[in-house]
Amino acid sequence: MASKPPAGDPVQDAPQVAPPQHAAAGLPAIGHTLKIAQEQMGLRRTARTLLKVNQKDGFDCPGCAWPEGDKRHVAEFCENGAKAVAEEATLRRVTPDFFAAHPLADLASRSGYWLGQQGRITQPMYLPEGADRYEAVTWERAFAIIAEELTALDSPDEALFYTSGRTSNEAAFLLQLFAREFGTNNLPDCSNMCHESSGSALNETIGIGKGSVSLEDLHQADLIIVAGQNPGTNHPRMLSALEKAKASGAKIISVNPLPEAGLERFKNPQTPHGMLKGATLTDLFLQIRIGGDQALFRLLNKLVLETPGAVDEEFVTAHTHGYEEFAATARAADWDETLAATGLRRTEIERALEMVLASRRTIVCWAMGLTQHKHSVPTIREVVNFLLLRGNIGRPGAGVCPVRGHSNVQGDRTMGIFERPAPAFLDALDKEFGITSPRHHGFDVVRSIQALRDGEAKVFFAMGGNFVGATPDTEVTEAAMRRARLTVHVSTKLNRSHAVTGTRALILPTLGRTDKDVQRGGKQFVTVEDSMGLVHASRGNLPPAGPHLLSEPAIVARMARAVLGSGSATPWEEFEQDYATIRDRIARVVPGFEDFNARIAANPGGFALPHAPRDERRFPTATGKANFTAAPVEYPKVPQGRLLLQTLRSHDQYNTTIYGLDDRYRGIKGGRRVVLVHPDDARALGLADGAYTDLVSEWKDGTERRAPGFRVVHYPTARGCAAAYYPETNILVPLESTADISNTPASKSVIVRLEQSPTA
Ligand SMILES: Nc1nc2c(c(=O)[nH]1)N[C@H]1C(S)=C(S)[C@@H](COP(=O)(O)OP(=O)(O)OC[C@H]3O[C@@H](n4cnc5c(=O)[nH]c(N)nc54)[C@H](O)[C@@H]3O)O[C@H]1N2
Ligand SMILES: Nc1nc2c(c(=O)[nH]1)N[C@H]1C(S)=C(S)[C@@H](COP(=O)(O)OP(=O)(O)OC[C@H]3O[C@@H](n4cnc5c(=O)[nH]c(N)nc54)[C@H](O)[C@@H]3O)O[C@H]1N2
Ligand SMILES: [Mo]
Repeated sequence: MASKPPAGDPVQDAPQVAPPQHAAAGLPAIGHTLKIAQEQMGLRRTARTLLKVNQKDGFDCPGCAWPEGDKRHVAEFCENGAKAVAEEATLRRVTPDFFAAHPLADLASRSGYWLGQQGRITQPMYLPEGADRYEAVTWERAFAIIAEELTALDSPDEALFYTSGRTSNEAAFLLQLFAREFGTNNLPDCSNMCHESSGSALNETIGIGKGSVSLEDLHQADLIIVAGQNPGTNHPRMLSALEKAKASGAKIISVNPLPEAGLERFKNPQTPHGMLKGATLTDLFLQIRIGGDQALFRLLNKLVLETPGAVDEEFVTAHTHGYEEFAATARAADWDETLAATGLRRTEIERALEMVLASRRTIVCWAMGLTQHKHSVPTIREVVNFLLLRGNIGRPGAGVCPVRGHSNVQGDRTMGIFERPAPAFLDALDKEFGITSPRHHGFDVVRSIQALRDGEAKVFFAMGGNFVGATPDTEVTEAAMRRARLTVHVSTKLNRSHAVTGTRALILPTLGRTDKDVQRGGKQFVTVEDSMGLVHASRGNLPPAGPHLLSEPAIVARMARAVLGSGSATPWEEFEQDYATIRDRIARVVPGFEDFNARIAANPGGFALPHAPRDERRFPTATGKANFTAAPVEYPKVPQGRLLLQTLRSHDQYNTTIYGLDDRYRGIKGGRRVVLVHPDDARALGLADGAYTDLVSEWKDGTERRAPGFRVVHYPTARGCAAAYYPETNILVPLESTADISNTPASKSVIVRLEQSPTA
């Protein structure tokens, strides 16, 4: 049984398909950017805003977390950064009249694209118990409602405080302080769905959960391996760094089930030559099967071990632990198993080995293609083994480079947004504020959904993001959210989460990165940390979307006063008026932020946080050394007649925010309900290009999860694999299908059956 896609709103999903492209950026990118920006902002505001992106006196791009570098172009933006800015700086408004005209049931029937297109939210809105639509509410009343529900809980652990990664350091620090003063470590964040596997793997092996390279290192590398990442769409500014590395002689290996345009060729919009001709980036493309990376790196490690003189024995002896056990396991790696797991040819792996051995300085970059599988943590540990073997950590041009997503997701974690905080962090926090933080761990994203589902959690508060849109198992998650007594969203724009509410609900509109933030203490700025551990300031320059908006720090501070009342000795009011007073506290609590205010003033371009492995080849792990690890090789086993589905991003989206219905580099236009399948697999399943199919996910709980009405696109992906966009496919990802250790939803390895629609 198959059916057509749900008819929600006037947005037509009718995909048109052309052959995929082989180059990214270039002139079409600029044209496309200006079109989307002008539609949202008009001409003058477009110019005024885009010129301020990532400048030293401007705001941090709300797009990705890629660093800026020191010499900035006049227009230090990329196509997708500009789209993120236009989405936020739009002139469209969602006012109380809008909510009066659109009852909750209507909002719930709309697509995410339609919701986002309505514009910026201008006033706090309240959905009373039993009401059919949101109504305007004062800020005082909104905070009183939150206080009522939070103080009525049997335990502080019945409250959940979610953070998405656009939140500034200052707001994040206040939110975790409030949660802990209130009495819980329930601080799930988007990182739980994103790079948690990287953090888990790196913390254990090198002693710090962050990448060890700077932009300069990338420029100096001999070999850069980009595995499980699509920078042409998701980190376009990274292509400039890869181009520069290539110009100085670096080689690039791409490991991906899909041939991604940005990795093939890059037409740099910042240079006339690049614009016309472009640079070829990838030297060797390893078209791997989904989930085959651990096996690939394991075999490379075996081959390095077997090559005389290839191991950096001095480094291994001086700085590492666990080598013998690891080496014994790696030597047992098996060619046949590796070829089966990866789908690669022997000659391809041998070619990769030559490049690995020829390189003195190697960097491995990765993103969601490595982090969202059951065996992601051992996979990333194998990458660390690979780098340790040849001493590729803690010297120029070498290291680990997990490429982060949200622009401040790394900073939020540094500020203490973590359900499993280190005891030393809590000790410092308690000492500074005279509080007693709970020591037991809180809930991550998946556990939070389970807690809502099971009635263990009753209040859900989100600092940004789109929780029900971004999380797995949509039907389960939405039912869980509806069981809450109160749901609160601090948001800039409408999304699905505002339509799936608890008994009561609040929407609290807030300033975005581009908005000017003036408090009683004068004009404020905030700070963020990029993917490479550089901290810098961000200043909005546009008049806010309306007079009623509050900043994120102000919202937390006022909520804290309403909830904690005179029981709190924390100067919340002072924090709201002058964010420098928050930074003074951060300086005393978080290592690496000493003299925070002075250093941010002295370094407009930002300052680097300490990173022991990178700076001094010191590894603050349990053993005091960098740890080799030895885990059995795993890879997804797919039953006959099934495909392994990865859920990924199109070119016209930012996570659950849909900018448009095109995925230009992959040749898809005008629709998102497509599934990319290798032509031979499609033919074996009897699916012609253009046929409509349902995606049915099979999981060991015996429940079938179905996403109806996807157009089949014959596409050159790895055999046995398929790809479709998130968030439409979240419905297929079982809540319990997560990565071992990190508990990240395994949204890149979903076993599916394709059932052709009889009506198509
Ligand atoms: N424009 C734009 N920019 C963004 C975002 C956005 O949505 N839009 N999102 C931001 C966020 S939060 C994040 S986390 C990043 C995400 O950045 P990416 O990780 O690049 O995002 P995905 O689209 O999930 O792409 C995953 C890539 O991994 C590949 N892949 C999938 N499975 C495997 C595998 O098993 N092995 C290997 N080797 N490769 C695999 C896919 O083919 C794809 O190229 O981007 C950030 N930047
Ligand atoms: N199937 C599948 N699921 C995935 C993934 C996948 O690859 N596949 N990727 C996962 C990843 S990597 C991530 S990071 C998560 C993303 O999860 P989230 O971070 O929760 O989702 P976003 O779509 O980025 O959130 C968008 C919303 O944030 C709000 N917003 C935007 N800017 C601001 C701001 O400045 N302040 C505030 N308060 N709100 C703001 C807007 O209301 C907007 O609608 O999704 C995860 N889910
Ligand atoms: Mo992410």
